[in-house]
Amino acid sequence: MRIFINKLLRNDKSLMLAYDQGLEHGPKDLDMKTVDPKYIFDIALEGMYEAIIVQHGVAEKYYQKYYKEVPLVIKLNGKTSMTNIAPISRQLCSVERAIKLGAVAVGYTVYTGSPNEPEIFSEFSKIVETAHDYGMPVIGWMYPRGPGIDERSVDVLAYAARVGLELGADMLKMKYNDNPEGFKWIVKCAGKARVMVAGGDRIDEQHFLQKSEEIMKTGVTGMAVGRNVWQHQYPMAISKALRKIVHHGATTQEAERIYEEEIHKK
Ligand code: FBP
Repeated sequence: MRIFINKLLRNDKSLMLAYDQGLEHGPKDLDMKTVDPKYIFDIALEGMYEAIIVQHGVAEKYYQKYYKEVPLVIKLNGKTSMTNIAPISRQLCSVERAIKLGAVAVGYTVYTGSPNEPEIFSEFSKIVETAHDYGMPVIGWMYPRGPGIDERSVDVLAYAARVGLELGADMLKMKYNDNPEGFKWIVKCAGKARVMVAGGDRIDEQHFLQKSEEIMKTGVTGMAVGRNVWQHQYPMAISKALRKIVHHGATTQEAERIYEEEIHKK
């Protein structure tokens, strides 16, 4: 079966911009600038991201012709942070609708270890089947979560990565646990499913770039970041620096130099 994964890659690496936090975390992550999806789409376009990840509602209203150079990934499920239920995030958009909206790939959060695992796995597997019939890659947000689950444990994350591979995901979006050696094993367990690392809470740029360099050395395909880019005062400077690390294997020092040059151009 031919899956068009190349649409998400440049020289076998990938840098994506995630913007579904308005749903997942609420407007507390946003301000007067970042609340406007257009601001984020502009960063994705100018920063030459390999993809922008949004919910279907945002795609429908903001993914205009003008942005077509930025491949679109539609997140098919989602939930707010207000619910107090055992982890589950239901499908809200079909693969067919994502295709109509211009998506080249779809994403879905799989909470391994959740008491709702059976429903989650079954919903995800149907999505994989449908998307693959169209040759469309599927990105699994492989997030271990639930009572008694240690979300940063190497064993738990390696298990989540393996589940992603076994359930047919083509890419796995995972959170980094600050354990470079352990993360290499997690990437191995993912096999041919490519691992993309999420950005996480906003941290200062020096630590973010350092962390990104460390992450890229674990064998991942790239990063799918959100807040550390679009909440930044200089999103283009941080994007260019990050790009150097992800696509050109730059060191933190080299990336910092690019960042400094960019902010002094302003
Ligand atoms: P960030 O880079 O901003 O952390 O975004 C990554 C992401 O996977 C988003 O796509 C999603 O909204 C969020 O993290 C979900 O994380 P959590 O479930 O921990 O709130």
